[in-house]
Formats: sequence, structure tokens, C-alpha cells
Amino acid sequence: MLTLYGQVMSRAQRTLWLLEELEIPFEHVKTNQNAGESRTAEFLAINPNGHVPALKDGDDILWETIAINWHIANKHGAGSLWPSDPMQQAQVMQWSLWMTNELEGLLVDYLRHAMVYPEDKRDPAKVEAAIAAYPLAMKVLDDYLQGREYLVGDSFTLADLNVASMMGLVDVYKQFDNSAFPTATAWLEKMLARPARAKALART
Ligand SMILES: N[C@@H](CCC(=O)N[C@@H](CS)C(=O)NCC(=O)O)C(=O)O
Repeated sequence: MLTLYGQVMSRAQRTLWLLEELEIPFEHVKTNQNAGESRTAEFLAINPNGHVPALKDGDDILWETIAINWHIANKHGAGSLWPSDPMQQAQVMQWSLWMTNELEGLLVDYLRHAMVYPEDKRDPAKVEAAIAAYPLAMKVLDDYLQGREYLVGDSFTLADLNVASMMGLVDVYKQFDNSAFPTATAWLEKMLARPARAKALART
């Protein structure tokens, strides 16, 4: 049995979406990081970093969403969300790591400093830096998606899910000017409209 720790309004949303895509039964512990629940002694025994999500698979524990989603897709989504071709598997990891390295930081900075933090904790320089960096990452995505429907191969994979879920977290991508990136925006909206994502979002 799988147990996922992390409420939907966190990076756990990526894993919830994946579990819904694959229709895997799991227990959902809605650990609320905003209420300090990821920093209790009980939770630190699961993820010593104090972050959500974390996954228990039997006696094994995993943290870091990219590793968690890799494990679930590899074990339960072979040949579909996790392609069988080794180069396509590497491309799934390429796009997942691209998301964490090129996009996630700026989106999280924007979320925190324009939307989440109280006024006195916001740093406008971080918002400006995110607005400046966003088009650089989006151009890479938009250029790559010319003539393509999906990031890897010709069907929906974990690559699409991992990238789209970050951009769709509280619709943060809508806070930016996407007018120069119609292909990437159309791809994103198509990914975010998947029924499994709606099921994940309903797990509040
Ligand atoms: N790289 C980690 C980041 C995890 C992370 O920072 N999670 C946030 C929520 S999205 C968190 O738990 N924040 C609360 C805290 O650090 O106390 C992953 O992808 O799993």
C-alpha cells in the first residue's frame, strides 16, 4: 500500500495527479506544510528535510517529488506514462529536471513574494527577477513544442505531468505574459485539462 504525505496545495499535487492518472489506490495524509505539520518530530522521521511530499511504499520511504514520481511511474506506468525506450526515459528525466532547475525556482519565488507572503516579508526584487527569467524558460519550451503534441514521444508522459503541474499550481503561469508563447500555452492548457488532474485538485 502507498501512503502519500502532503496536502494538495503543495508539490504533493504532482504526485496526486500521477496517482490519479494511473488509478492507483493509496492513503492520503494531508500534511499541511503551512501549519507546521511537515516540521513535527513524527513527520521529520519520515522526511528529515521537513518538506512535503513524502511517500511510503510498504517499508520504504521516498522524498523529493521527482524521485517519488519516477518510482511510481516506473513501477505502475511502464509503457505509458513511463516510456519503455531508454532514450525516452532519459528525456522524461531531462524535462523533469529542467522544470526543477529552470522554472520551479522562479515560479516559487513569484508565488511567495507576489502572492503568499505577508506584505512585510515580500521582496519586490524577487518578483522582478522572476518576471525577467520566465520568458527565457518559456521560449525553450515553446520552441521545443513546435510541431509536437507532447514533450516526449507522441503520448502523454510523466514529463508533461511534472512540467505542467508546477506551472498549473494555483495557475501561477497566468500571472505572466504568455502572449509570445502560444504553442507552450496551448500545450499547458491541454495538459491541465486532464480529468486526473481535476480529481487530484478535488483532494482538498
Ligand atoms: N525539492 C523538494 C521540495 C519540497 C518542498 O520544498 N516542499 C514545500 C511545499 S511545496 C514544503 O514542504 N515547505 C514547507 C517547509 O519546508 O517547511 C521536492 O520536490 O519534493
